Amino acid sequence: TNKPQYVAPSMIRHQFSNAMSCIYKAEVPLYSNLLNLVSDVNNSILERDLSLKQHLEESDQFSRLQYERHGAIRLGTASEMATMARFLSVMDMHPVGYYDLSLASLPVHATCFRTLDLDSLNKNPFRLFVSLLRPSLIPEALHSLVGGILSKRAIFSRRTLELIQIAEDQGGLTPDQVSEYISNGLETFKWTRTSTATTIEYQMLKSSSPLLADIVAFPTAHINHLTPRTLDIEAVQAGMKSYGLPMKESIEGPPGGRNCLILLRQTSFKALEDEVLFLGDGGDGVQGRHCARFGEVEQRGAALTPKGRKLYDDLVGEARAKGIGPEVTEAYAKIFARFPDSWDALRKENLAWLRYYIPESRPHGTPEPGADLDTLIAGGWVRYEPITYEDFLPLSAAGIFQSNLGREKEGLRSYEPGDESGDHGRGELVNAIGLDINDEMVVYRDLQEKSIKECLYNFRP
Ligand code: OOG
Ligand code: NI
Repeated sequence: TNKPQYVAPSMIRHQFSNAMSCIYKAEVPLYSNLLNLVSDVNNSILERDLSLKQHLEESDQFSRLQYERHGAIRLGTASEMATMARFLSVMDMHPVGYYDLSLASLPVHATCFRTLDLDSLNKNPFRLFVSLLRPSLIPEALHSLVGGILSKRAIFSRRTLELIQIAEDQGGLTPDQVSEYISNGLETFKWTRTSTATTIEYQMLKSSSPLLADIVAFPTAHINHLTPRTLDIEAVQAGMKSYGLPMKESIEGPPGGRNCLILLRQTSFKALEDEVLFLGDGGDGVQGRHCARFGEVEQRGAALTPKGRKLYDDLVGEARAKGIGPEVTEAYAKIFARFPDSWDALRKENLAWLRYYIPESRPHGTPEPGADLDTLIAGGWVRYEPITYEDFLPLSAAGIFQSNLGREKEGLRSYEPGDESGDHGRGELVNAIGLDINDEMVVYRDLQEKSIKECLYNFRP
């Protein structure tokens, strides 16, 4: 008997994220403009900077550039989250990191579903930021309305549920099953303009929190944004006007103008109003509007070690204490001048996670048997490059949520860097997912250690 041929999970993820991008382009025409702008900027950078192009090609990152993106959805119940985790696991996407958005006055917490290994990331790094409503953070008076609407909806089709089960039982999906998995699965992420709420219910939800209305008043876990990666976010920010994009005022994350890009810089265009139909008495929908879907762009740099991340968070905290945010470009950059800005310093001070590799063009001669890593690097036998940050920044995420939902309730404190270390809520999210949440630092550390081992193995005595 022939062994069935299952499609590689990275290939399913690749097809799925491309299909999702096509749908979103059709649903949100401005997202197409954003993609055009990003690809124009990336192409002009690569034309000018041949060594960057060569480096991306050599380190296997070139092909992933145009497929690089993340998306975000917001779920209503623990059982939706549990099924979503199973759905994403078929594409080798696993929960990494805990983001407690209650610290930014939002009634959700979140994790990022992504693949963990470098080869798979290079095939397609698509990641999904998935947040989950926390009923304990919404007013008592809304509990029965929210619970009532959410208990009636089914965000996964019956066929999708069957296919998840088949994938789990078989240990994979055949090409035909993958086509079905994608076309059925996409329904969960599509926008539906028919609301699950009446106008009055929608207003009640929205006046508590626009985020709550977006989660509860619609029948799917609609994608609320997709985010391509650019090589130059300043150029995208500067070019957006001529592409008809109403962009956010400033770029979130570390300051620009540095040699060594770290973590994640993001900006977005503002959510547009969609026409919706609320439930009416007579069966006909009542026309209305809802604002939630947008597009975003990101520039990714090096993942930081716990020590690097602490320094970063400390500098952010210091800036905020002085009332300085990323929008005050010069003052912000000045504070960050204390963050070392050469790869050599970042390596020596153990601030960034690095991947070590043996270059194709080796120097003449061979190192002493058993030479250590520093010697191998000094002699040119081993090189290193930053490991790309694959995760999110809670402070930026809070800023992205807030700039796209309109004003959230005032009077609550804003997000403080370092808050995410607080553990309350994490256990609740782990229970909902039904799987442990990976610690991002452990994931990066393992990648770095594996690369070192492989290099040293090559020069073993
Ligand atoms: C998710 C916001 C988080 C990011 O890039 O930080 C995010 C949301 O708005 O649902 O995607
Ligand atoms: Ni985003």
